[in-house]
Order: sequence, then C-alpha cells, then structure tokens
Amino acid sequence: MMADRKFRIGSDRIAAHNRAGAKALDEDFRALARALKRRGVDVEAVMRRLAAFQVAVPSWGTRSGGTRFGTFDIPGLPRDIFEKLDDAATVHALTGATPKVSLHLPWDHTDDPATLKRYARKLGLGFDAMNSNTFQDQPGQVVSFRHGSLAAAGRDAREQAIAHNLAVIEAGRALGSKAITVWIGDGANAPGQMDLTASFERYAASLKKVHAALPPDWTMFIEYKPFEPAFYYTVLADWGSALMASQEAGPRCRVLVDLGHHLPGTNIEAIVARLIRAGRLGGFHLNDNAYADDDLTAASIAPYRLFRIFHELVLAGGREKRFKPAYMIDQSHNFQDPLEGLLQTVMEMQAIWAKALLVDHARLAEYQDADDAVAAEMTLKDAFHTDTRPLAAMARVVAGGAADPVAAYRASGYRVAKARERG
Ligand code: PSV
Ligand code: MN
Repeated sequence: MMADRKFRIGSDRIAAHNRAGAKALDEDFRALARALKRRGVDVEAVMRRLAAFQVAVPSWGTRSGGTRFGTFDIPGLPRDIFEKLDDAATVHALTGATPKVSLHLPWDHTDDPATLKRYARKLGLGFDAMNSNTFQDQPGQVVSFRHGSLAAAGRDAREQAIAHNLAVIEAGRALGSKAITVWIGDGANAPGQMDLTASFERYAASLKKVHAALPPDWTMFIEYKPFEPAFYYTVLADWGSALMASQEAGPRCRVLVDLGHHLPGTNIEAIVARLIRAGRLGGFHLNDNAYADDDLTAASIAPYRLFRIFHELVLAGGREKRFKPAYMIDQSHNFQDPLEGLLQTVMEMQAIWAKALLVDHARLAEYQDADDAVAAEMTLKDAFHTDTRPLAAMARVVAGGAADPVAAYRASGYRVAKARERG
C-alpha cells in the first residue's frame, strides 16, 4: 500500500484555509459568545461539550448511494475498503469529529484484518459498530434469505444468518470494534404469509444466540424499520418490538434509532425519551427523510426535529454521566459528491448539537412546572434560533479541522486528484 503517495488534505492546507477566514470567524465567535454570556450561558463548557461530540462515518457513505433504480458513480470514488478509509480520514481531517468508521460486511470484507487495522491506525482512524447483512443473498450462499434470515421459518436460513452475525463479530474483534448493528429485512408482503407471533419468537431466539457470542466488552444494536422490503409486515417494524426483542436478547442488546425509519409525523424524540427511560437506547443512524427511508442528508428536511432529539440526549447526559449513545451516519448520496454530503452532515450535526447545549434547562423546568406552554416552547426556540455556526466552526478549528470543511474540500481539488489516482 503506497499510503504516502496518495493525495491527502494535509494540516498545512487546512491551516491556510483557517488563516484566510480567521479574522471573520474570530469576530463572529466573540460577538456570539458575548450574547450568550449575557443569557447566562457558560460558553467554555458548551465548547468543551461540543468538542466531545463525535460521529462515525459509514464505509458505504463514501460511495454514491442510490435508489433501487441504480447508482450513478462520479469519477474518483473509492474502489475498496482501504480507499474508503482514505476518504473517511479526509472527513475526519476536515471536521476533527469523525475518528471512527462503521463497516458493513460482506461489502467491506478483507482477508487481512491486521493490515486493515494497521492502515486505519496510520490514518488516525478506529472502527465503530460492524454491520451485518442478511438482507441480501451473496454469491455462492448455501441457503437463500429470500424468505427471511434471523426470523426465517427455515432452520437452515436462521442458522446461516446467526453464523454470519458471529463471523461479523469475529471480524470486528480483529479490527478493534466494540459493537455490531443488526438490521433484518424479514417480513411478509401478504396477510397470512407469516405467523406474526412465531416469526417474532424466532427472531428473538436468534438474537439471543448472537448476544451469547458477544465479547465481554461488546454491545449489540438492533435497528427497526416500519416497512421495506417487506411491505405488509416487518418483523422488527417499530421501537416497541425492538425494545421487547432487546430485553429478550440480553442486557447488552440496545435499540438503534435510524431517523429515516419512521413514518411521517412520528414523534421520534418521544421514542428516544422512552428508550432512555428503559435503559435500552443504543445509538443512532443519522439521516433525514421526507416520506420514508429516504436516506437524505441529516437535518436537510427536519433540523428542528433533530434539535428536539438532541435536546432529549443532552438532558439524559445531564442525569446520567455514563450515558453515551453511539452516533453513526447512515445516508446515501445520489446527487452529491458523497464526501461533500458527509462533511455537510457533520457541520449540521455540530451546529444543532451546539443549539441543544444552549437550552436553559432550569428555566424550561420552571415553565413546565407552571404549565406555561408558550414560555416553555419559547425557551426551546431561543436555543434553536441561535446561529451556532461560529461555535461549531471554532470547535473544528481547535480540533485541527477546517472552519468550513466543504469549502476547504472543494478548494483542495481532492476528488479530481482521486479520479486521476483511482482511474
Ligand atoms: C436499512 O435501511 C439500513 O438503515 C441499515 O442500517 C442497513 O444496514 C443500511 O441501511 C445500509 O444500507
Ligand atoms: Mn440504518
């Protein structure tokens, strides 16, 4: 691997970008910090907590995503998992907030995990949750998942799906990952096709076997989704089923909330609050949706919804110091350069996390106790309407990233250089 011959966005280039915008950022940051101090905000504490906010990049998010009608690749996309790591490292260099990558097997399979781990370490990256895939058949697969995987009526399919998840855990162990995310597409397209009770029991029993194989310091996440590919009935369709399944599977099985996996109008922050209450919130797949599982860029459609979810998480973090859900991006870029989509997402996330950190909890609680709906809502809105972008930009600069990652990325000519390198 000729790591050093590859084009990279180095710290000198990022520093030059930051120098060019330093005066303007400094002015904006100071003005905002003054206004926030007047509101009683401890700006240093907000900056510390903002700096601690990290999110994992999905390996599959570095390539063009698509729809079931196809993908449209741009020149210079990564060709293998090593090049995907190069791109993930670029996102981290520019944001300072994405030190981990989430892999999906078998898409990212390697016969040589030790080399991959070394390569990642050299890039300053680690591995977040491993994702298994029993929602597609792979070439040469012995039993088809056509009629289901972990919940299949056929024992052979179930055992094969369990074995795949165990293999994913082993692969992740070799890389230093600490979690596995399991999403299944099992379900039915016709009423009567599947026994609703037996299918759930089979799923929970399979999960229990995967849970039993977790290394002691591992967690597993299960991801629910209301429909697609099973349009009439999905075995793990909602958070209630996911909570039940996680409780049956074992103490280290947690529920993962993929923001796109909700029907329009669902109050996701209330789901998040309930899962926290049950001690079963594992983490997030961040993205956005207008209709269904659209995999749009996080906060592109509903930034206020993301803010309300983050607000619940900030509150939970205040109550329980060890509360640490996993944040992972799960989105698919059809029209954008995927790296620009990822950079834009991290910028949005940091700005909205900063807004959530600005909520005046004491005042909010007073208004809630006084049943003052208007004042309570305005307290949330005070935080939401604050333009926190200077805080986020400053946090990135302090972390060695770029004040404006998308602008720095565009100016670097990264994709053109990669098109030349990668063919
Ligand atoms: C399913 O829609 C999902 O959200 C799961 O996380 C998958 O693993 C991922 O998308 C990959 O396409
Ligand atoms: Mn997902």
